[in-house]
Amino acid sequence: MAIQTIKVPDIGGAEGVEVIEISVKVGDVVAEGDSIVVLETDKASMEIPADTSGKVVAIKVNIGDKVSQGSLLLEVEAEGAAAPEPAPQPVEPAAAAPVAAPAPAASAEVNLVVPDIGGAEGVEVIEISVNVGDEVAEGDSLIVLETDKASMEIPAEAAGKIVSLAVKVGDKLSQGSVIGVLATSGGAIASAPVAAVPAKAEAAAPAPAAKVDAPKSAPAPVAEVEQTGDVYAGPAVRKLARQLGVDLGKLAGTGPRGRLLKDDVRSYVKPIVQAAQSGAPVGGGSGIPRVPAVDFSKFGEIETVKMSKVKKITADNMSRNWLNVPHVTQWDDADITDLEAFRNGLKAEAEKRGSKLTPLPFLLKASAAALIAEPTFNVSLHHDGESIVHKKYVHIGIAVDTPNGLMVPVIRNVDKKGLWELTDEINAIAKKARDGKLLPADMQGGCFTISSLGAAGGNGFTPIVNAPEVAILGVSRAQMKPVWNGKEFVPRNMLPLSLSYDHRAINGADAGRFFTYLTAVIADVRRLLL
Ligand code: CAO
Repeated sequence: MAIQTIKVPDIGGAEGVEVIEISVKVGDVVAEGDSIVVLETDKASMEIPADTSGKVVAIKVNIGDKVSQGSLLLEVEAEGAAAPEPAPQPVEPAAAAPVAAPAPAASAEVNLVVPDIGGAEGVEVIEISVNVGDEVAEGDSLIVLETDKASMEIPAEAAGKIVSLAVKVGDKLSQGSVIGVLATSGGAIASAPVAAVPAKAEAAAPAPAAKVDAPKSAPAPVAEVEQTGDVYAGPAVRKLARQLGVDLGKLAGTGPRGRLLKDDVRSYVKPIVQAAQSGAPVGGGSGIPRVPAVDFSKFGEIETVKMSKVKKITADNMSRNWLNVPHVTQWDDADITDLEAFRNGLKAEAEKRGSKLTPLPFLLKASAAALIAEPTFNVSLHHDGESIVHKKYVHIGIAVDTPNGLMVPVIRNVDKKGLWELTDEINAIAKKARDGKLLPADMQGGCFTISSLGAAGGNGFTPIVNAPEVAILGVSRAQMKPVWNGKEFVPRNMLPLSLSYDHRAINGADAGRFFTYLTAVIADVRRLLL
């Protein structure tokens, strides 16, 4: 076999840097440039890429090891390499990296498998608590799995030495998945030999170790999921967060590609601790005192009903957006008399097509045109706090009232679609939302949101910006109003609009221009052709 070694390259002179993640496992085929391990200093984490391609035959480091330039990381069998000679490979002097302990006799080796975890499938590995060569006692935690509700430690079913690990952080496991191989002390568990198909372990089902906060990959009906999706953090950061009780889903990472660092956790916790020490009220978030708990049953009969998951996520998102975004709301009425005449003229055609044409697709088209005309509205604030992200696409979310709560699916490339196509998409996505079938991807990537309460009524409201978007349009019920045309009052069908925006990204003058453009397009949809 032509075995090649991969070592730590020049890492800017840093010494004794901790291995926080091993991104490959024995048997994986890596291409040159693929990330193989992640190292973390106290300032940054760095991915070490493979400098050659081939099949991983040995991993020479464990999580927690300290490495420097030249430390041996992996051995790979070069792609397509023949096995020229059986001569023993020269063993690399493993510098700072410990070499895995030789495997004990096969007869004493057993597969470590995931036991009954209550039927959960494809559960993510968020932490590997042991290294190859570790001695474990029965019941010691091997790995930590996390569903969207709880994290659970998987215990060793017997005492012994870890011979190999077959999983890495991020893998998805189910009952029976092989975690690794254990050389048992005393040859216990003879029923689970290494070579056998993984047997269902008899160990008791692990108890959820700790509740975790907001589900990381669950649909976020109001907020952009891009920011609330999978938490990108290594085990050391996760451990610190757990110790401090921090929900990593609420933090923005400042490491490479948004990776969360220990410093991000510390910077999040520091002001809270400082506020507590200074005597400022804490407990309700952002130093705001909590609303006192009240026993309502003292005042009459009550019934307490659990909130749906969607409602809870919406509540979190609303609080977060309300507290983080300095809102301004402006109101205006758009004259939809001509738009309604046009829409009514299309009703028969809509019926023939089997669809219903409401004012909403017109508002989507007009908003898309306004986002293009006033691009200050088609931005997001970068989480580095120093830049603005300008979007070259026009995706618009629509708030949909569903039996489970408020959902905001996103219609893509609204500027490029016609009224019928938008009508069909609104109907399909609103149905999907009401049937509870929206996927996280359906709710991601919005640039702007329309919340239409026109069918429900009202003169106006203050919609909450759906961050990281910077503006939202609230639509209330249209009604005939007397409008002065310079000579006389004439009856016009007026649509009340409420435009809320993030004053960090948008100034009043920008908003004035956006609103003027929007209402002009709505008043005369022929402008969409200009
Ligand atoms: N003024 C007067 N009538 C209006 C109107 C308005 N602004 N907007 C819609 N209507 C009319 C429609 O024309 C339709 O009438 P017809 O049946 O006579 O044609 C009727 O109201 C019902 O419309 P709809 O609600 O079925 O369709 P839509 O395209 O207007 O809205 C959707 C679709 C999915 C946005 C809507 O069903 C919905 O869920 N709205 C709630 C959004 C929400 O809850 N926002 C609040 C978020 S903050 O809590």
